[in-house]
Amino acid sequence: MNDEQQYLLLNASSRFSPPQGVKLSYGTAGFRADASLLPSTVYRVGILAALRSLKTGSVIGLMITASHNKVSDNGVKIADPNGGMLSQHWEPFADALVNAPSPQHLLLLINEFVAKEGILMDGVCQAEVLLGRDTRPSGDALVDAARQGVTSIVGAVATDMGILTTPQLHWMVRARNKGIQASEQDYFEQLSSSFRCLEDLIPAEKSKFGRMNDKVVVDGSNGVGGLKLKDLGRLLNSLVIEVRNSGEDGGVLNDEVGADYVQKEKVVPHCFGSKDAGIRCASLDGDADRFVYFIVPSESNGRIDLVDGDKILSLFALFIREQMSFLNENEGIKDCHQARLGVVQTAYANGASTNYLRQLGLEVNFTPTGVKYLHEKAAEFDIGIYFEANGHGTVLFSESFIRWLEARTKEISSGSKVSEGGKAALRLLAVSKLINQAVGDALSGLLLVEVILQYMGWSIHRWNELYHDLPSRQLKVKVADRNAVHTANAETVAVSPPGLQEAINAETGKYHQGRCFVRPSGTEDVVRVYAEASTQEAADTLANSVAKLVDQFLGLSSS
Ligand code: G16
Repeated sequence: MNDEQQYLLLNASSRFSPPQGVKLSYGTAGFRADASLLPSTVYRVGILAALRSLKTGSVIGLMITASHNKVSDNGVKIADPNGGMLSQHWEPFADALVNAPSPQHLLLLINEFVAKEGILMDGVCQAEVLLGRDTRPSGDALVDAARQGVTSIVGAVATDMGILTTPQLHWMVRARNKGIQASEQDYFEQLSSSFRCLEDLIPAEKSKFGRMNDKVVVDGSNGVGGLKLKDLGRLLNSLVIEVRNSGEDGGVLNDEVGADYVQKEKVVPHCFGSKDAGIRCASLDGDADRFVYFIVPSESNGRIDLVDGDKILSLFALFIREQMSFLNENEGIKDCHQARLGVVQTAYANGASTNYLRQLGLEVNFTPTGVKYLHEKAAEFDIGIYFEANGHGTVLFSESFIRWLEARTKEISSGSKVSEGGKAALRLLAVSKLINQAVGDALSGLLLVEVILQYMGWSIHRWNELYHDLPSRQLKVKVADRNAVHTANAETVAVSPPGLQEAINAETGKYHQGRCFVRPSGTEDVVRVYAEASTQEAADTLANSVAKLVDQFLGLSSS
């Protein structure tokens, strides 16, 4: 590192002192904390993003968001060159960088890391970081901190993309690195044109059944997603999207609204109620990387019938499996390896969904919570569908399978009758363009659900009947140190503190179809408890008993 670079780093970093007595970790999805604690963290992640861009010779993304967390929190995460999450190999460096006590320590760490990774900091190599933020009031100042971090590296530029959903930024990074136009308008156009393409491919005999409602009502969580969905909706003539909780009427982000609230509490979000009985409703989270659907029953009392990420996964799996069988029957996958379809879930997946997927003959894989793990596993398949029960997921297509689909669809000459296999290839190709290939995306996922329901001629009720969820309950327990909980086997077993898992097993054994696990959250300062049993009362009692066990082993009183 030359003198100019050292001076620049020392000078700029002295403006961002790290908060005293706070240790942050990259967690499930980047750094998250109360926004007042974050300027130095974001500044330093800006440096990291510039170094990552130098290392990879590609555009990198930096998103300021705390997604489902309360509005006073904020956070920062990195999008890698392919649009996915930051390589896990760099996470320890991110932790060390953010927690370095002084500018001198910071400089030392950067010097060591740059040497180890062989990053050329000659000022000649260029780096570019795209910055995005959600609608949180603290976002503006944090984007500025990120910009200062990026430009502390000689030759690095920061391009502010403004207010975006998290998946939009990931999409833009991926597109830029593939040499594709990557503006917000390009994103909207790709989604809307592939949606229309899928609509045009709906067989007449299927669409004639129609749907029970041609309107979807969406809770925008008072965040960025509702606003962007309104923009996207203007390009879709056939689908009526009514957005509520767009944040324009003064509603508070994630406060009794949004996918996290709806999925965890299983109650109607603000602005929804008995007037919506029977209508197709959906809810986005704060930065629109997750979504769930729900139905307000006629005798609701505030309760909902949740159509969660597991059911979204099942719908996508059914549709894709059908298209692949058309390909096999009509086209013959002779010049291609036999295409492999796989699905990925976490321990939160309702047991009934896993049974259903297995009955469909699908390979079901499990990973720990966090898109970074599910995405990696799904990428092993020609088509990999991953979803967390909380609505975070997407469908990944391998490059080789996309190339094969492109070749098949090119063979279809205009004017001639297209075979079922040909139509299936066209549909799958359109799905690969509609659904975000970089990360889970509520906007693109919602459009895919809508067009598949239309294709199937299904109402949300019909979709919800695919299988019946086992009753479940999720709780959060505030503890002295959540990192004292260590888990194994895709988070289904707590290996520490000693004795906790045995106590959980003893409790779970008392319930018919009982299943329960605990894990430390990577985004909030809590331990999460998930319980499933044959009745709602039993699931609630099991979750409460295990929450008490967590409190006994780790509670604030034990600190
Ligand atoms: C993030 C992650 C998700 C994860 C969720 C909750 O979502 O991207 O994969 O399920 O946090 O994680 P945890 O239980 O560790 O707190 P989001 O939507 O908040 O970015």
